[in-house]
Amino acid sequence: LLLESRLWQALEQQEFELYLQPQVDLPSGALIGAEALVRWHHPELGTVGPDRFIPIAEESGLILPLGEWALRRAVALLERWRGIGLGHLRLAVNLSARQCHGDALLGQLDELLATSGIDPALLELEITETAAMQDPELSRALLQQLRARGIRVAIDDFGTGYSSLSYLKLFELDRIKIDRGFVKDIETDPDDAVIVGATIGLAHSLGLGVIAEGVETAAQAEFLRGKLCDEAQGYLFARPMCVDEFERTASAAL
Ligand code: G
Ligand code: G
Ligand code: MN
Ligand code: NA
Repeated sequence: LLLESRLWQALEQQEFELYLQPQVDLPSGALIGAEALVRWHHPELGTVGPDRFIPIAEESGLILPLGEWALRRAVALLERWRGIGLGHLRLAVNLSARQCHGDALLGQLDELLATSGIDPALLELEITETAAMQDPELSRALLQQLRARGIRVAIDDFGTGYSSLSYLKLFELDRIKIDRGFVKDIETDPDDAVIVGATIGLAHSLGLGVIAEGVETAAQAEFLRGKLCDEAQGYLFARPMCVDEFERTASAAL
């Protein structure tokens, strides 16, 4: 495929860019950080979203160097923010299954933490439920190692995989991200409303935070606020944006 051969070149030629989508505290609306979402600026195709190349990168193994690049870039951003008055903001980075199950991740993180001096608690790693459940024992050990370094851990796309509630206890976590598939219909689908409300209650009773993703309407935000959801992310607040725009937005909010 055209894309696959071009992807390796793209990394060398620095055609990837991290976009940032703001995350807000639901009760106050305050900006608390962002999720990093990779984009590919293809010379002919224009901006290509991760849905089109992450699966190919997973398949081909490129996800490993791409994932390392994303971590390096994220840590550099956190370091930069410390110097421009944005040192309170967190940054969440997505991990692929291959990164979670390979043996390079912890070494990369140790090097980045040692050379940057960032507060590890400002870095959050998102692991999808599906990736975590591929090998629960290995995931449990990895998450424990991440938490031992002070790095935050979130379960992404919560509720979409073959989740077993017992793993919420097995894994050391900081929070779960409620998948936007549940958020989409909370006003119209009573089942989704019940699932979201119960998930928030369950997470809180286990001492976990909750962020809802894909929040698009004020009514959805209101519902989530009523259920004491901690944070939210979605088009209602902001779309993913380039770093410059994020920094301008964050500085204006100070
Ligand atoms: O907007 P959005 O299209 O940006 O992202 C689509 C999907 O791509 C999301 O599910 C997200 O988790 C994934 N994704 C975005 N950036 C990265 C990344 O750096 N690494 C991995 N593994 N997945 C990513
Ligand atoms: O990693 P994850 O699958 O959670 O990545 C978030 C994805 O959701 C990205 O593709 C991002 O662009 C997308 N997204 C973020 N906010 C919204 C939203 O409010 N509505 C929809 N439909 N998609 C969103
Ligand atoms: Mn994510
Ligand atoms: Na998600």
